[in-house]
Amino acid sequence: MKLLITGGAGFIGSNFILYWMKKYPQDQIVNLDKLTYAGNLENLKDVEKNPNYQFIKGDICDKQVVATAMNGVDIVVHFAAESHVDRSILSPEEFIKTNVEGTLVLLEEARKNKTRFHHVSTDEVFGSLELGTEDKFNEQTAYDPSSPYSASKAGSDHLVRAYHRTYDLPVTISNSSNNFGPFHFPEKFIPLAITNLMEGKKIPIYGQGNQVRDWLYVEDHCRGIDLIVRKGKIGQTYCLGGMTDDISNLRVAKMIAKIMEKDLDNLEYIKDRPGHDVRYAIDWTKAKNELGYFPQFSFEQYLKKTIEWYQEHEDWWKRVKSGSYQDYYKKQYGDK
Ligand code: NAD
Ligand code: TDX
Repeated sequence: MKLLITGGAGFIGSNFILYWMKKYPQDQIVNLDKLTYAGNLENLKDVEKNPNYQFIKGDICDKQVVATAMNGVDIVVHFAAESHVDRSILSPEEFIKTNVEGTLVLLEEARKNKTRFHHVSTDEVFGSLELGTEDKFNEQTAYDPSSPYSASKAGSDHLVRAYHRTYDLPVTISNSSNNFGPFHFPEKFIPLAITNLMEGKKIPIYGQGNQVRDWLYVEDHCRGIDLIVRKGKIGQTYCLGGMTDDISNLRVAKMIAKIMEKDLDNLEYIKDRPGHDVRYAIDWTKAKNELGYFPQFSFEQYLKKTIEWYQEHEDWWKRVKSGSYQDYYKKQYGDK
């Protein structure tokens, strides 16, 4: 099988390529990535010389590049996106361009040969659940996005579904919760917290830190996508999540500080994110019943493993934290 992975140099895409090439070494992978600030080919050092792996530097909004990349491909697994909520609040345009227009370009090319298309999306399209309730998002939950990022992902989901209904394109969609693990870009909460503590800086907590996220270890997400690609029903959406209990951002920060043997003076409350979703929780019963999906990794255990990964890969995140990342950091957090 030949797969086109878009955004394969990013956090989840690179984990997915490493996962897939280990599990299915006979398959061919084409990785199409623009290498924005979030794309890092260092993540793929282990496979770059593999004859079954090919990298194309290019933009998913570029029709010609997409046509070349999709040539002879059996399935597209579409990760490429602008992915950080706070950046989307500071400047939304690029999110609409890549996440909506880029997805449209890919769908149009896929339509020519009815290429199987898996779209990687997020639970953020569903908006926010109430704190203190047992409610969960599922495949029937109405879309209600809060940020320019989640609105752009919602737009892309709608396009993918429309291409199935209108043109009979063989699509599937996954809406997953917050991932964490190796190669997670240190602008996102968990890797930012870990690397800040390692640099002697504080963990920035938005508002009171009472918001809840459903944390999913990235390898579980890759396994979920693998199941959908192999066994998912065409035209269907699957919700993929990790946690069974609610855990607030503040508790996550305290757990990180404890594991890293830092005291709680290293937490700093700062101004809240505008339109901040307070609670996410995923009901993954459908993926479990139809595909046998089950998150194997517990949050506590894999938070510890993730911290160890960042401790062992200081070179990786120090290189990432320099350069353009610094400009964004100053805009978002000032000189802290
Ligand atoms: P990321 O920001 O780490 O990586 C995105 C990748 O896409 C980068 O390599 C970047 O260079 C590439 N890219 C961006 N614009 C591009 C363009 N125009 N053309 C080609 N490549 C481009 O993102 P991530 O966290 O790995 O997320 C991957 C996907 O999973 C996204 O679609 C995101 O919405 C979705 N998702 C992420 C999470 C999460 O917790 N990170 C959760 C659910 C869903
Ligand atoms: O400095 C911070 N302080 C803080 O309290 C940052 C960066 C975040 N937070 C809070 C905001 C959220 O409640 O932590 C929580 C997690 O924040 P992010 O890591 O920015 O993730 P989130 O906004 O939940 O979105 C992530 O999960 C869903 C990904 O970035 C998305 O791409 C994905 O779709």
